[in-house]
Amino acid sequence: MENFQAQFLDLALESQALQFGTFTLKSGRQSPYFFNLGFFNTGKLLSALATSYANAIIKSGLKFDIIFGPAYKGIPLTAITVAKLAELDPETYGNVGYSFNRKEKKDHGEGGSIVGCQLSGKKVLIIDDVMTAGTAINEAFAIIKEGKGEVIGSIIALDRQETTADSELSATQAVSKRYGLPVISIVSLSDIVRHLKDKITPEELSSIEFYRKQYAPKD
Ligand code: OMP
Repeated sequence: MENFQAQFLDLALESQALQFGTFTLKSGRQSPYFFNLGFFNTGKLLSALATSYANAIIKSGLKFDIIFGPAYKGIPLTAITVAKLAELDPETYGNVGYSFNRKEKKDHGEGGSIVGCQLSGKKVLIIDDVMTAGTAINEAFAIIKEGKGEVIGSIIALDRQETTADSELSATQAVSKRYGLPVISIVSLSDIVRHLKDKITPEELSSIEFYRKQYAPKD
């Protein structure tokens, strides 16, 4: 595991972004853990979060013109990540743009539903928080298509590595296959288990292992 991944997981635990208990997911599944990126809510935590996203992007070698963050949660993510990339590697990323959508269209002022860089003719990386079944990310693909941008991949903080209801692949694998594009993440459920197994209770660990087996993708 890379340093930035270990640091990210330690901060997730410390900030209680990563919680253990019983949670109902968007998909309706009952999960023994939940990752709420909204808990990265101070300057210090956001700066560390941006560093994690930026390092994962740099490691991937992906090249793009714009990072698009779907409203609402993707909005601060795109802003902090483009700023951090420009800070870490100004030569490669100094001119990467940021962009997000409005939930409701505006008919005055600058108009339209895209704020920041317009997407037309641009290579776009989608940034989001967590992927479970891939619903949120599919919506982002549709928005970029409408804006005539070209999606080149997607980055998320956590890949929960769960199968979708209609596939034996994980949601990230299914999205990647459907669009023929990479979906990268700062960490995955395997990283959580590997890095935190000595830092969480045996009960928490065994309920996560049980859940993981239940929704594990077929190799
Ligand atoms: P999908 O759209 O099904 O991929 O679920 C991802 C979304 O679910 C995220 O954008 C969150 O809104 C929410 N979520 C989390 O934030 N953290 C989790 O650990 C799990 C979920 C979830 O509901 O699946």
